[in-house]
Amino acid sequence: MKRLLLPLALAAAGVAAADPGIAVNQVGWLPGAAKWITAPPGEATAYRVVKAGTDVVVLRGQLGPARVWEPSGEPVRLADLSALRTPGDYEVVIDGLPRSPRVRIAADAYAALTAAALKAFYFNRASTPLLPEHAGPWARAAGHPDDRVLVHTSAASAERPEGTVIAAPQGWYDAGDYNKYVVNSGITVYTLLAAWEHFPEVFRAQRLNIPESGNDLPDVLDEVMWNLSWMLAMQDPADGGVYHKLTNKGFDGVVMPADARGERYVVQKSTAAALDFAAAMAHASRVFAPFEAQRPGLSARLLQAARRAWDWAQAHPREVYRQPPDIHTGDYGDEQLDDEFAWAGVELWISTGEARYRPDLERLAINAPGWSDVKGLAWVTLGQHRRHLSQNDNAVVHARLMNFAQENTAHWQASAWRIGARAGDYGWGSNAALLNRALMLIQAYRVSPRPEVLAAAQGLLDHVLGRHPLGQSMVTGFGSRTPMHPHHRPSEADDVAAPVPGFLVGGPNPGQQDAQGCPVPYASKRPALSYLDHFCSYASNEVAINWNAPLVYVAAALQALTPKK
Ligand code: G3I
Ligand code: 9MR
Repeated sequence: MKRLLLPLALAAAGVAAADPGIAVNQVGWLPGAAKWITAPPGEATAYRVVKAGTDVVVLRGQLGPARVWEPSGEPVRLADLSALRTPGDYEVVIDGLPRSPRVRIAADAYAALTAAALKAFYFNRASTPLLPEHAGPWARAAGHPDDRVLVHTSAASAERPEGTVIAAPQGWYDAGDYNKYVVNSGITVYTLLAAWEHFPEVFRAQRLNIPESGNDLPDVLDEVMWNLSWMLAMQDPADGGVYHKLTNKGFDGVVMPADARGERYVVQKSTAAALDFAAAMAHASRVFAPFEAQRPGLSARLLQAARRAWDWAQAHPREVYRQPPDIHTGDYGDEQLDDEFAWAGVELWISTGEARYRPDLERLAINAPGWSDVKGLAWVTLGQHRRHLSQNDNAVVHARLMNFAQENTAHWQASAWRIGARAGDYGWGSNAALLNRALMLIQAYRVSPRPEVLAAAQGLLDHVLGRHPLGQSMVTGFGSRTPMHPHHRPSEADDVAAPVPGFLVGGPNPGQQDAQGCPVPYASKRPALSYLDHFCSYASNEVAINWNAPLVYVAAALQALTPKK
């Protein structure tokens, strides 16, 4: 994205209007989906749905009463288009308002979205050129070979004193920056592999057009292997401990990867990194077990790496990451480690059957996961394996998931937007918080398929696809209005007008931690409106691997689970 001249830049920065008119999911719905739309208050009380670009009416109905939605502080009226199930392109018409963006109903509504959200990981690969035949206009030279990485003072050990050179190539850049963080990689890899494990039919025939396409593994597994290979190199072979991150001392400038040439370091081993690593590896060892013929020994190697990291964490239970004074990149610091112990314990217990890893399930709460709170992932795995658990454990898993679903479905039902966002979801990375909430609802649905639970999950996906008070889809390249200026260095530094596609941006964040450095103001201070489609906005418009992973998961899940007729 070339820098624009200032007045143009302000217009192009697209400070989102707080009045979206009729708001819809701009990507589409499967035929059997719950299909809610919203409209601002006004004279007309009726709506009609027409075939796109015509006046041919296919559905008529009445809008609900205007009600204020807490996160935006604005009144809104609801309509339910669920009765419309015939595939096609439509628009919603309400007298006195502009027509809605196009509404698409299709049996494969999320196939392209799932593929693009996964391909985004390829676009964020470190240590490799992206060739035109795979990357199209976003082709670029290789950056960050990471074949000569220095052991930082904070990570020095007897076998690897400060300044020792190690190699830890590959992996994905974390986000809009070019560093690689183990904590954030753990949840990301897990979520992607869970999507494959739970909904293989969505991925099996997928051709992402990545360099490995057509080899002996499904593309999703090839893509995840790119990061697993890097993660394995982050484990110290001497003691099984795991470096917290591989990083520059400070963030790179706004340059293409090939032009970023700062020294790279592995920094401090941490308990959180060891446990997230152990959990992700133990899970991956199960996922790769059926591929023994294609990758002999891989599954066993992953499990062995997991065990060693776990043992290190037992011996170092409170190595909280403390950012060294000369390191200024993301910290992913976390003081609360009970959830990491529980998640890693569950993964190792399920993979090995050894009771010594089993956490106390009775005392483990449930919530939507995030990088710093991963206990929800333990419940995802327990739900998947509930049939092999004891009757008592199975009952606990069932009760937890049903509780989560009941509470969240009630909240969804009561919401003026039919969107079950909670106040705490609006922080840094809110779009992913919503999708992780949907991911947990989907676990409940897989155990007990009640339509309202899937509908509540759909509402959360709708929100990031444009059924939102800002009327903008939050995924680059998807929707009628999409983010054009994500805080993503390659998208900003290249010569292509459109950002790299398939990335979920962070989303509304009332913290507005970047506001001082932004040349244009946020649309509003309200939680759901605190968003700025400008490169300056790393707190609301960055991309990140742990945010794209639940987009892949939820899009694949709704593609697989929603009735297609
Ligand atoms: O934990 C507190 C919570 O108790 C409190 O109620 C809440 C109120 O705002 O804040 C919570 O802390 C937040 C923390 O994330 C935990 O989620 C902080 O305010 C918030 O500033 C912090 O943001 C993190 C951000 O880095 C800054 O450290 C994001 O979660 C995290 O996703 C983001 O990650 C960055 C990497 O550091 C670098 N790479 C890009 C990536 C994405 O922006
Ligand atoms: O660009 C950085 C982004 O990738 C990180 O997520 C973010 C987290 O702290 O920080 C961004 O860098 C900003 C720095 O923190 C403060 N000065 C402005 C930088 C962005 O231009």
